[in-house]
Amino acid sequence: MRFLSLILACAAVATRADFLYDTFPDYFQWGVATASYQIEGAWNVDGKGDSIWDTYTHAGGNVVKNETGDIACDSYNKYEDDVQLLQDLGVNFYRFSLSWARLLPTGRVDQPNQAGIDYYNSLIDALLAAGVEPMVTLYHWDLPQELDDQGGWENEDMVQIFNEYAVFAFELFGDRVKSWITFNEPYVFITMGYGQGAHAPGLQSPGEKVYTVAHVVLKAHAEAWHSYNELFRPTQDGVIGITLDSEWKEPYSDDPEDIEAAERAIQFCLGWFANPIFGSGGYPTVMKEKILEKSLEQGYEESRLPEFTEEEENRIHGTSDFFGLNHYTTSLVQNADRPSLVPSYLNDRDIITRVNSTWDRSEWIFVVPWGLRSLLNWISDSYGNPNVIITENGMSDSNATLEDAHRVNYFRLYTNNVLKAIKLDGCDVRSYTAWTLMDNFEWAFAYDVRFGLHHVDFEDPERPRTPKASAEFIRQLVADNGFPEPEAVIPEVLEPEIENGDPEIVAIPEPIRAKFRQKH
Ligand code: PNW
Repeated sequence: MRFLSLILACAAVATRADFLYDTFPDYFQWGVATASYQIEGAWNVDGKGDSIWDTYTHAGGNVVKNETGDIACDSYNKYEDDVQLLQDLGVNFYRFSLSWARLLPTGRVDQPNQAGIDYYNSLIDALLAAGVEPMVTLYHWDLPQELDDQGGWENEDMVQIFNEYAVFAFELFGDRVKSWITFNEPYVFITMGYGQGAHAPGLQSPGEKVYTVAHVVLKAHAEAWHSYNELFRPTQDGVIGITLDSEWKEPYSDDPEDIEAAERAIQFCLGWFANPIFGSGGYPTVMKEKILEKSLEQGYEESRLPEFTEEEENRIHGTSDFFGLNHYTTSLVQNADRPSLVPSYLNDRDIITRVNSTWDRSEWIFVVPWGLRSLLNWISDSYGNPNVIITENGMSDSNATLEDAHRVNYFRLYTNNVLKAIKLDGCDVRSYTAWTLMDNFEWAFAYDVRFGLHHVDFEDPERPRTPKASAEFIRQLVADNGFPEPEAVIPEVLEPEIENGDPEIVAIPEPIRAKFRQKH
């Protein structure tokens, strides 16, 4: 019996490890991504307002070595260099985000900042001139500080304030920008910023505010989508959606309780935001049940998870033209009864998260390439095979090497699993975005953790960018649109002995060479 299961396990591993030589569909698009606070710098010039990340980093004690994004990659001044790098990579699109406070220093549309508008116009025009399509994220975490002073994402008014900002951006840039993303990773900025306090604005309310903030963010997303859909789509003809992030959650064992726990873990992360938009509408049933049960045990009179009215649920449902997915890593999930004394989104899940100690790793990223394929299949099965755009995927390191073989390996295997999901499983994946164009301000890890295809020297005021091996890998991957069959390997053939002195047999003719061609 043990022998049999070992054979079966080996067969499964062999399948996962098999490399698929094939190309992506013709329509497949390749891109790289960045975000405003992580690259722009110029935090207080030309009329830009403060964002919560300016406040959070300047407060001290929040980020590694008390670093800030004050200068970062200085892309505010060096965007032309960035465009050149993109052109060299040959990517189809560039995903970047708008600094809300650079455009609207108070966060409100009545006081726009012309220098900010000029900056993004220049960037967009330079991209188009270089043949690179802009893909714009409206919110990649740098909320204008003035809006945070008014309650930030806890404030229900943010639904309309965000909508007005979105409309402002569509009006200004929508003639040239045809791909919009409302929010980047609500799960991360909400749980980190309002749950654990490890991101701006640094609040710690893991049992309550995480849920009420998510409620506001989902409504804000939906209003922006409706605005685009009704007011801009008819003339601008672009697409707009949301980017959600998720690990793949693999059951720790084949115990049905662990299998159910792994499913629950995904529902508490991806499903939290995806079910209202792409699924059956509203929060996942398992979240509603668990959080209500825990809340009552903890002495609350009602669930800590707010409820949508039927009207709100309908208004949110279907508000994404694509499924934007950020994915980095995988974990193992085991069922567990969590002590319910402390209200927390982590305890609400009733799971324990583990990893496999044999997995290759770097910082918080464990290299489990088949996890991405499993996740893409889960999304396809759960939400009716939506069209997925992978808006981030990448690998970190904490040294400044240009020979980043581990990152090349990561990209090679993860993109190959995207290919398998498309070709072998029928998942409708339309594009892939590598995180990130260049080393940049990696949030709480600042400059100690690097994800870039290009190295950036943060000691040098010029912030020079230098391609790493991974940049060359991505360039080739894009040029080939995947992994064509490897070139035939022609074994060395000993020269045949010339007996009769016939010069014709010295050169090996083409058909004989062909006989030696073999597939890898
Ligand atoms: C994403 N985690 O953030 C963001 O969209 C990027 O801005 C960021 O640079 C990139 O991934 C790499 O970290 C995450 O702790 C930050 O699980 C943290 C986590 C996940 C995603």
